[in-house]
Amino acid sequence: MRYANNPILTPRDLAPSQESMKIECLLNPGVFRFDGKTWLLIRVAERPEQREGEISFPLLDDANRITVMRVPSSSPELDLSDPRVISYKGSDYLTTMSHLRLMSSTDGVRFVEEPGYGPVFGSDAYESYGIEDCRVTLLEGTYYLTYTAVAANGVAVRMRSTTDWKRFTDYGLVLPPHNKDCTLFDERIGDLYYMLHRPSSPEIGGNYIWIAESRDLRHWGNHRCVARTRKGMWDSARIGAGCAPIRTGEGWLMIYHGADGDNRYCLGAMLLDAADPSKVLARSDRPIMEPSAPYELTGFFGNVIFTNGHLVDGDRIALYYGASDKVICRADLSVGEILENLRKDL
Ligand code: MAN
Repeated sequence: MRYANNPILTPRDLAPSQESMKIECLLNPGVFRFDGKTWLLIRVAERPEQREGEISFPLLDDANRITVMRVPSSSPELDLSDPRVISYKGSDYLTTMSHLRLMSSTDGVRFVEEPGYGPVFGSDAYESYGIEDCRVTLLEGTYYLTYTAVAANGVAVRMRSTTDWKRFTDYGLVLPPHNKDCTLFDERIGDLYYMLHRPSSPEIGGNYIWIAESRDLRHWGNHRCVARTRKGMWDSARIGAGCAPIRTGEGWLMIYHGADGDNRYCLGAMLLDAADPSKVLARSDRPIMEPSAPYELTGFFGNVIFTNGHLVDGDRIALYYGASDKVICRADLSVGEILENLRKDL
């Protein structure tokens, strides 16, 4: 069920990271409990105020400062057909640059910034186009952040960890390009750590969900493909895991996003085997959520519901999601109901 006062956060609710920038979108938050409160780690996408006759976009320079690239909008070498991407002279850039912002709440719907908890920015050349869509997994007392690091070298997965949300340990790129949608499981299975991730294979293969395992959280191996896209269905073009799968009596419940050839993003569910989560026991035939509310149909990039964060309390999943790549919303789902529907889809 969608929260009646959605969206819960819009670009107007935060100040830009610097005066020369404008917040274009708030989206795809990681979610966690800390200090007795619900916290969101929000993806904030910014760009310079656009001026007549030119297209401008932000990048981090070699000294890690935001610099602005400007291109004449009349240039024949400019392709703006996708609002998220600027193709210019054969290279691709992003129209916006994202960083991550922390907000907390005592009721799960009204969020505020707290002094002392600063923003998280890209930190080097591997993040020069920004950092995005961060999953947060609380594992053995430490919060692990797995996010998309975007740069000219490609789109990769980077990891940081923290216990106080003030000081962070950097693990560097844990998966090279092209890869995103990475989440750690929130407990070990046997003596191994597990992650779900989404490499893209442009020629043979596709945008499928994979699993990997590790003994030390730094080195990941035994990669196996968990699930593929399905021709002719709502998840025909690309799929990617949400956040840490939920342990239930029947196996691991994983919420994932799926998009079709028209870039319509819906959410579905999979049930993974408890002892061997590379095995899919059941998968949604129909989406568990699809764009239908006005804020999900139009925005920065319309027809998108995308999640990478939720909190579970008994049967209730408080799911936070980005709608139309523009605003942040909440919906409450029931673990039991999703499992029941998955049984029908067997
Ligand atoms: C796609 C979309 C964007 C994202 C880029 C880079 O174009 O998912 O939201 O900014 O990839 O990850």
